[in-house]
Amino acid sequence: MKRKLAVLLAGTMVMASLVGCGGSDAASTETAAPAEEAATEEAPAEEAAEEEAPAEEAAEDTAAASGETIKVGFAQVGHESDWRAANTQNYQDMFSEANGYELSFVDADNDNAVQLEAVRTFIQQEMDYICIAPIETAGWDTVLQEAQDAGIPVLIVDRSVDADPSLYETQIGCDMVLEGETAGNWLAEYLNGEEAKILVIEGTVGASATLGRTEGFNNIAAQHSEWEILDSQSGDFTQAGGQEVMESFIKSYSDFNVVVCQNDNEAYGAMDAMDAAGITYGVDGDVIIISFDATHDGLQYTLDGKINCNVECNPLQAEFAAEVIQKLEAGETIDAVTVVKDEAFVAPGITSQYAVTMTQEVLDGRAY
Ligand code: GYE
Repeated sequence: MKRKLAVLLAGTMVMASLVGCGGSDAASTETAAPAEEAATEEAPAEEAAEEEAPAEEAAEDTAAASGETIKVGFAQVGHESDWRAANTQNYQDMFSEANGYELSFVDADNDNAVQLEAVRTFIQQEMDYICIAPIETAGWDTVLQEAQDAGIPVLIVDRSVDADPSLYETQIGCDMVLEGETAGNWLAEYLNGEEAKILVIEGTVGASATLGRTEGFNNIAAQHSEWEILDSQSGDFTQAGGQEVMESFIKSYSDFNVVVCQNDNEAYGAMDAMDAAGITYGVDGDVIIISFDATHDGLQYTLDGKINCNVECNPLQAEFAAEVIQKLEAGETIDAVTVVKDEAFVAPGITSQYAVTMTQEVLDGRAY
């Protein structure tokens, strides 16, 4: 009952968010007009939006009403994954001209120096707000201080930083440690005391998504003396990276039964490497695959039984950033941290207290 409710709520939230989403694969140029229409015409979505995302409403009441455009600079990580593409699209839809914003978007291509430079340019351009999805947690104090000195509020989005929290307004994102723990808890439940020889394909080095998922999974692994983590290497959150790391794991280790991929794209690469080596995986194979993100394609593999467990990370976060900006515009207080909720999904035939069993219906509801 409890989980059903959570699933329903999550579904509602996703629906509300998807209203603003023109399609995850679409390039960044789509206009927001259809999203606007959807937001005002679709009754259930609108109801949900009222509950979960007052931002949409507020955008109409303040920015649009006063006719002022709010200038937002967004220093995005890059375009390394399907998750990222959905996240970018979501920001471009939400921070549209029709919603009263002028969005300056920079894709930092996973390069810290480029990302820092983008933020400095936003400061020079006198943006009203700056959103940063930090590639790495480290190295932000100086530029955040510069933004603060210039009087520009900064929102840290998606990933977190290890800078002094007084240097930015808020942090919005998923709980990465919890995601790692969910993966670990699910594995413990599934193996039920059986031995595990585990290989981990981590995300980008120094990213909070990597650090958190690793920490969370290790928290659970530490409770299982029958588990051994054989190796843990970065695949940089890309398909090519996942494939490369898996190929080298296959050369070094002949005996393993679990591969943890810290995002879906890495899992696709790892599956290609295992296919090429004749190693079977998934519910009918020799190797258990755990993935993170639960994007549409990742969930298709989960429904097909190739990925055993897929821990969601919701990329549709722009509405929360817009809500914060609208509250700041109105002089209201904001939360220091917004945790975007996720759940986990498992292949058909698996039942879990930690995850929802995949169905075609769940897949059909996943637009990114
Ligand atoms: O899991 C991965 C992306 O920061 C949560 O970054 C995000 C991660 C996501 O490249 O696919």
